[in-house]
Amino acid sequence: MAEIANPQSPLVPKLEGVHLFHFDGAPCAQRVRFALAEKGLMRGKEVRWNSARRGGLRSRPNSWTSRRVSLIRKDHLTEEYAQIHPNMVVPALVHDGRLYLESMEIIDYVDKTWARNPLKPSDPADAEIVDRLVDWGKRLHVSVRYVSFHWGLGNLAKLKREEETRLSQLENAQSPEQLAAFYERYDRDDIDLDEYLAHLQALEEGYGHIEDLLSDGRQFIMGDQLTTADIIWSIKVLRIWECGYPFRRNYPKVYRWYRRISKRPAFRNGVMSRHKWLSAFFRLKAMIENAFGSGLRHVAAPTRPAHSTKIG
Ligand SMILES: N[C@@H](CCC(=O)N[C@@H](CS)C(=O)NCC(=O)O)C(=O)O
Repeated sequence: MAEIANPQSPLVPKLEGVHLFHFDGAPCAQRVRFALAEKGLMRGKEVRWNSARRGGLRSRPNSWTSRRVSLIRKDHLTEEYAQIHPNMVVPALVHDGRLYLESMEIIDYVDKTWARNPLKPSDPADAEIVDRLVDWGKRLHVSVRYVSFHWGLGNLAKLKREEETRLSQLENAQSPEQLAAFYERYDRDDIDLDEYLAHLQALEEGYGHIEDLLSDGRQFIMGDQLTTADIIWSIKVLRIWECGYPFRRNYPKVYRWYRRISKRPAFRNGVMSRHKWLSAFFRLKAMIENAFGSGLRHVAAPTRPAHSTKIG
């Protein structure tokens, strides 16, 4: 369930309308912003993520208040944020004093609450395929983390010792994210290349399947309606494309579909508006690394990998 009963944060019950705790460059938050924009809910006021000042407590109808939790300044590794999200990740959404966690569940909640522009097919069989594609995308979330940290963020993402300590003290022990355990190995260069490559291959298997679905020339993954499957998979492409992955060479249909999606006003406004400079920085970094032979292009499957898992 997306809604969290009795959130610990005293800020949550004070918030009226829609408030999103997010970071512009975080894929999980990008999905939610993309969906909000598709539903006609636009980015409104920007307030400090933890601000309880009167002027920022209420959002206007059809817009959401942006509470930017910087993953660079490590706002998410604070006790105050742990009271909002016990797994210490973005995004978190508050609607009229109620807290919702988990990006794809937040999107389902938004889709049900604002009925216009539905993001799920009405046909139950199609809806089931979308659910399976979304589940697959969710399982690959950790692979995006491994690949984008190794070939994208590099040392920029490493935590300082005191940040690591704070995270391990504050993170919910049951968190499926297991961020503390990840950083403990990542910060010490304790993850070997084979493990990173296995995550890359898991992603390639997913992209291969989307390539197959798109091979009949359809506009979106499910045909002519944009669904949550397009939302989760397009963001999965964006992050890895920013790391220099050769989509055009390996998955040309996925590449063209992604380019189409990325031209949608909801994608431009919801995902890219304040992410474009960071995105350009990562693209440039990846181009240089690819040119010098150390980039993701050089470990990407040379041709489309064989894939056996079939959904839809
Ligand atoms: N299952 C969660 C995953 C959220 C998640 O992992 N968020 C990432 C950004 S995409 C994060 O906040 N990471 C913090 C970090 O890497 O330190 C969801 O879908 O909402």
